[in-house]
Amino acid sequence: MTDKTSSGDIRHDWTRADIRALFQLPFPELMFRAAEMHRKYFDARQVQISTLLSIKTGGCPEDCAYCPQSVHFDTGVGAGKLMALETVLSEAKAAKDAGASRFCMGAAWRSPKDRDLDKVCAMVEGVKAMGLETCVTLGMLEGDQATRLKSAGLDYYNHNLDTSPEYYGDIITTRTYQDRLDTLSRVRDAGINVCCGGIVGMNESEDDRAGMIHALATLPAHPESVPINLLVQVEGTKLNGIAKLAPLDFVRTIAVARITMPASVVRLSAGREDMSDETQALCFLAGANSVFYGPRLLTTPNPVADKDRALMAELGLVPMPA
Ligand code: SAM
Ligand code: DTB
Ligand code: SF4
Repeated sequence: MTDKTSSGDIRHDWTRADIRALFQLPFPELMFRAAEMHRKYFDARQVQISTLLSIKTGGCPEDCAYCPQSVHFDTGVGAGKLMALETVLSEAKAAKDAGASRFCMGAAWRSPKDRDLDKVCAMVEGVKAMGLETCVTLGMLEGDQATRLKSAGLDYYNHNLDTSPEYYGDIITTRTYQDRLDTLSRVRDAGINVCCGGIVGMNESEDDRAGMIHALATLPAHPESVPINLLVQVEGTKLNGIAKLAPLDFVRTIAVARITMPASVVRLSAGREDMSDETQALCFLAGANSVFYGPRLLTTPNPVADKDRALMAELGLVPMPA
């Protein structure tokens, strides 16, 4: 049998207690199990490379406590207009030339208006025609909007659960966990790959981290891509100035994501600017196999390409073919 699922690794019946127990494993045992699972499903040298572009920045009506783009916080991020198609395409070409295989376009919307969606569909078509994989994150979607994006050639839709169901209300009040689950099922039903993860370092408990992974690993299908973000603290946001998460607790979250969603690509997502090379190396050892590449996330800095090229070379990592 070559069916890897036959071994029972890919489970949708994880209990919260199972996941809590993984978090509580001795660190070397957790790392060993994660690294073993990583090798069973992937070439552990390969890292998927995505580049992000904010196609519509700031002015967002939602109140996500972490986000510099919310109108509820004074962070100095102004509200911009939707970027012109030509600008998006020239950024995508630069990302491709620099070595990215996927281009992710983010908009600070609660949900897209239909006339905006037409413009985003043209961006998706143009980026796809360059031979890049396409990803967008535009907020909540209706079913017909997901279908239109799929027809335009969209490969991935990013929509995060962000945290555990219990902690969620402390972080966002303007839309519910169920709203997010509904968007995810519309994306899935339209045949688009799901990119869904969350943020740690928001003052949540370990049990909340377990709850977040539990929510992800018990979705009807595991997201193809699971971004694990470390909170980027931005002055003016509600979460600025809180205690930082211990780096090993971040690494543990990656390892538990890898063990519970073995066939998913796990992205060491936002927060790398604040991480040592050693912490990042532990994340790759724990099964992370994707990063954002390029000097900017949406509004905050990310390591420059030269620095990442050097780190990948030092660790013997290579880009994952699309
Ligand atoms: N507005 C859309 C939405 O929220 O669905 C799409 C863009 S939003 C910026 C995409 C994701 O970025 C959020 O769900 C959140 O997980 C992540 N994010 C935003 N601000 C962050 C921060 N300061 N640190 C880490 N991740 C962050
Ligand atoms: C995701 O999970 N992380 C990315 C992407 N999806 C869109 C966004 C990170 C944003 C970090 C804060 C900023 O740069 O504004
Ligand atoms: Fe708006 Fe998205 Fe930021 Fe929340 S995370 S405030 S929805 S841009």
